Amino acid sequence: MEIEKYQIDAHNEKLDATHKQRFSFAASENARVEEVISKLIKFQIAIPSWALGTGGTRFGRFSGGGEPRSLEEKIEDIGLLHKLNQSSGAISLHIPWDIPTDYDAIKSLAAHHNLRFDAMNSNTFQDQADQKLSYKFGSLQHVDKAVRQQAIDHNIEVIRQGVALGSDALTVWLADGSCFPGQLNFRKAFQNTLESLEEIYAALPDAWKVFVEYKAFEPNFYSTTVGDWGQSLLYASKLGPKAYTLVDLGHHLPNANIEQIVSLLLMEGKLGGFHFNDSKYGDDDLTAGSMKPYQLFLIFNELVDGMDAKGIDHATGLGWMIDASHNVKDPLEDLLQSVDAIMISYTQALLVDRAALTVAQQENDVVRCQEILQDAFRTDVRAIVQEARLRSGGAAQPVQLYRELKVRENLIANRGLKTVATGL
Ligand code: LRH
Ligand code: MN
Ligand code: MN
Repeated sequence: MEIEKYQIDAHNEKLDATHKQRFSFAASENARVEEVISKLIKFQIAIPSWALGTGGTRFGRFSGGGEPRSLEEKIEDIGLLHKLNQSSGAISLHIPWDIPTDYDAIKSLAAHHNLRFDAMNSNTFQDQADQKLSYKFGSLQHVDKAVRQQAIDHNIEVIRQGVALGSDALTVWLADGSCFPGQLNFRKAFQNTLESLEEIYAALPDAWKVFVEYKAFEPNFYSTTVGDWGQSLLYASKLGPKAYTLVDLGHHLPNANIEQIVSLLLMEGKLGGFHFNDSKYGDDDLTAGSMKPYQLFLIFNELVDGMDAKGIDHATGLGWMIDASHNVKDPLEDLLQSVDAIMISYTQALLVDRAALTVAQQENDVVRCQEILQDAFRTDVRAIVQEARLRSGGAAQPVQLYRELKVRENLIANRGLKTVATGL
């Protein structure tokens, strides 16, 4: 199924009068609105191929029907999202959950939907059916060099596939760690992982980056070999200039100050990419902004501040991606909500009066500092985000139009009710 321009136009027409009224009020309140809109239009958030099916928990999975059965159908689904919001112009693949075969055909399908290939994700946290050695006790950290080599080779193969598709980054997330005290020699595990990553790093093409994603716990519950931003930064620093830390919002211990982590990684030039999601307890992978919208805003506040300080382009300087997927929502509606929440937080962060904040900080005027941040956070920026979307050719209200066009019903009619997308 494809969404046609005339369908978007008809929907936009219906909502035009209300939007114009809201937008003119928002524009009258903010002198920098045009500058903000031009940034929003450029800002694209990659969709992970594994979020297009209903996510499972370790207790079960309830398929919603019409899920993509192949990489081609995943690209088509992201094409639908991008048509609606014009902010989801990239796909991130997970190998071997995705199996690209005909690279040229895949590339032209993606181009047809105006999508580019974001970071490639390797997978050494599961055993595949045809795999010789098991990752039960880790992959890049494993005590047996043969297992490490198998995992290294897999990562190099993922780079090769990414090159064929036109990607330019590899994300390595390792489940490696231990479940019980004494199981692992921490230093040996670190050294093995570093040596393995060095071999992968050596295989990176010139313009490529590698993102080292950290996670505090799960599936290992005593130690994780890339457990926090300090450890990720150690690997990235030892590896060299093409290696960066990747921050997944759900991968921290409770109450971690993620915005401070982001700020310092940016200062060090080592923040490479983001996995957006939200959580209440652990790596819940809930819709971005659904639990802690203020935290999301504070993170964007640091991102905008830190990127501007270094002259980094907001749209292209970091890898922006969603990593959310769960059990109860239609995954496409969920992704539209995540993208919208990210755009809202980004807009609010762009509205912060930075010059005034710097003065208030310098004067230790704590009350004023809070007022400045919360003034931006409490601004209703939805009409500004909508205006940016409309100017790019997107829908006024993406979720509403998705429902009006009965997209899910159409996908079920085409693909069937009992479909299971590869992924979590
Ligand atoms: C691990 C993780 C990582 C994986 C994805 C499926 O929790 O965040 O990014 O690749 O989930
Ligand atoms: Mn992640
Ligand atoms: Mn995760």
